[in-house]
Amino acid sequence: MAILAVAAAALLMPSPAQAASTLGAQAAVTGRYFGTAVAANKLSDTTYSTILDREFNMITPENEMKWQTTEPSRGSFNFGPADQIVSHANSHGQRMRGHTLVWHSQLPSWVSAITDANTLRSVMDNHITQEMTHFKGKIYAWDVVNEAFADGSTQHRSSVFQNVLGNGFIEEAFRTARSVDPAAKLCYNDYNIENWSDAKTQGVYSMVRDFKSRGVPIDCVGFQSHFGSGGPPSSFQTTLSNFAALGVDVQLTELDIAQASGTAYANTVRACMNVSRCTGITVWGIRDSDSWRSGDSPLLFDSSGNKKSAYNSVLQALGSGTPASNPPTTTPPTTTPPTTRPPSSPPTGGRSCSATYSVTGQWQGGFQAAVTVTAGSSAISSWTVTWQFANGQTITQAWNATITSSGSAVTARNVSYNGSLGAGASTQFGFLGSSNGTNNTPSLTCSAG
Ligand code: 9MR
Repeated sequence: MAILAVAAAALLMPSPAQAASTLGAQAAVTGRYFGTAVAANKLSDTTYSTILDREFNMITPENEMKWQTTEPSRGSFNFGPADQIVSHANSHGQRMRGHTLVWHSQLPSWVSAITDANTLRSVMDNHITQEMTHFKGKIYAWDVVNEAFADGSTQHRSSVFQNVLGNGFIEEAFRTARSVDPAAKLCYNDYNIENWSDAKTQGVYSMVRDFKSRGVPIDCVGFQSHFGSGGPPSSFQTTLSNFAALGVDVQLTELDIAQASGTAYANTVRACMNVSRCTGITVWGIRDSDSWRSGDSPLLFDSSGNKKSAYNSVLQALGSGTPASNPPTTTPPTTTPPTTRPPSSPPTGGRSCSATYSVTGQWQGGFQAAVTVTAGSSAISSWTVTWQFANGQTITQAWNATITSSGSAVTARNVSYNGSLGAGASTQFGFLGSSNGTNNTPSLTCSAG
């Protein structure tokens, strides 16, 4: 009996090394996500959806959010296929990456045929506005602009956007995107930018540095990571940390590796795990048969849905690394603060905020949650969110907020960089918690100062 009790206790308290048994749960231990590309027409395949819902807590629609699908003719929008994926994600606690708003490929011919700059600018801005508005509040990060740089070069590639609007089209797209959904992270996404010394990497790096220095809104860079059989270049981690040092999150957005060697996958995952602003990894498909390059068998599950050996290498590599930091999306004000002395106790009248809570991942014994704090109709300079857990949940690690608990009562306060929010602006904090099964959503109270 005593032996049984000890065995049961050991089962309930896994050691950190074996803390989680799925990719998503293991990534969540350090505050990261593990995602995959999903095709809407495969959701009814139960082998596919079983693996999807067991292993992955972030989803990128493989094709369904691309311009060709979403605005096949001018002003006529079709979000049906993408809605199907978003609704699947919502009902399975998965978050979404939006892919992609402005891209030269999978672009309907009516767009490529535009030659007038004013027309193209308003068509591009309208496309961004309509699509982001439709999915507002449901997207963690958008690939606002995809693959705008030329191979082997520091320059932009030729495209209708580049040729008609000039270099400024990328900046225009990001500014428009921020104005539509200030809570979504805005990413630039590209391939062959993983090797630090490559011209294309340097071109994208210079653009991000320039955007940051001028206050153009950009929050993240997606490294597609479509690798050959050798896996990532040896400089990959250097590249990730150099970009992160500019003040953006970095993410691996479309990972696949020819022949899927375990070593190549582990090296890739480790590069991300060693960079605190590398917030997550997405593989570009579930089974080899789902891959755009299926002849290379580049994924973590074979065509029958069995785990390949690379799966275990990835799971293990996700088990150690620095916790992810997730600084807020909202860009700090760039205006100089007023020199007039504020009243000694500034009036808080009119300042208010609201907060919404969502469980973004769940596994046996634990969960990850995100709270979005939104300022009311006046700007605020601090916020406090309080709630009561009803099912004995406890918080084990938090980011972007200082959290104190007393019994079931939780108080979350802003940290130095995310207390100030403009009217209507949002920021997000998150945490990992333990739970014993029932994990109801608490109701939140937000107060602003
Ligand atoms: O995987 C996608 C495939 O189904 C499409 O036919 C293809 C069309 O260009 O796009 C693939 O996804 C691409 C992604 O959107 C952007 N980076 C390269 C990916 C692989 O081609």
